[in-house]
Amino acid sequence: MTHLHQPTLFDDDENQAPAIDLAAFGAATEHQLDEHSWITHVPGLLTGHWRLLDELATLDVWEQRRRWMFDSMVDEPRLTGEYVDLAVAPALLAELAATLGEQFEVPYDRIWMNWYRDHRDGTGWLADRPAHQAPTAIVPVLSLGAPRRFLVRPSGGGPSTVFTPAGGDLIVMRGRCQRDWQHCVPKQKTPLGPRMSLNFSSVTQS
Ligand SMILES: O=C(O)CCC(=O)C(=O)O
Repeated sequence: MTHLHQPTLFDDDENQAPAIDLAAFGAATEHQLDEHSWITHVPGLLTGHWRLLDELATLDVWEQRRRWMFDSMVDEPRLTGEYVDLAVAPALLAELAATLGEQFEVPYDRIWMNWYRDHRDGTGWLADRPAHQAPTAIVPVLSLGAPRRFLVRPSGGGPSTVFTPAGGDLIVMRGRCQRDWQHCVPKQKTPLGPRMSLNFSSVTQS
C-alpha cells in the first residue's frame, strides 16, 4: 500500500498493524482546566496508527463539506466522514468504541472523523454540540498520523491551553468541556503530513 506520509527511519510505527494498547491508560495524564472541566491525555493508545490512517483513507465515507464564509461558499479546510451505525464501520473502529465505552462507562455508538490532509487543513473553535447537549460529557478523540496542536480555550475567548497529541494518542474532553470550553486544531505554517481524528460520541450523552 502507498502511504500517505513520508516515513522516516525513526518511524517505528510505520509498518505495525494497528492494535489497542490497554496499558496506555495507566500512563494517562490529567489536565484540570477549571473546577468543572478537565482533559485526559492517553499517549499511545493505538499502535500502528499510520496503517489505520492509510486504510481509512481508502474508504468512501469522506466528504468535502462546504460552508458560508461571509458572502461566499467555501470548502471546509478538511475532509469529514461519519459512522452513525458502527455495525457498518471497520471492525477496529467498533472495537475502539467498545474499549472506550468500557473505560469511560459511556456506550459510544457514533464516530465522527476529520481528515487533515496536511498542515493547511484545520478546524476552527467549536464545542461538540448539539451532539452533547448534556452539561457534562466524556468526548474521546483519537489521533492518527502526524502530531497536531489541539487548543482549548474558555467559550467565547481567553488564553489557550495547548496539547500536541501524537498519532495513536487519545485526548478526552471531560466535565463541562463542551459547555464552558471550546477546542480547535489550527492550521500550521510548518509542513506536516496528514492527520485524522476519530471523535467518539453517544446518543445517550445528548
Ligand atoms: O480533530 C480534532 O482533534 C478535534 C475535532 C473535533 O473536535 C470535532 O470535529 O468536533
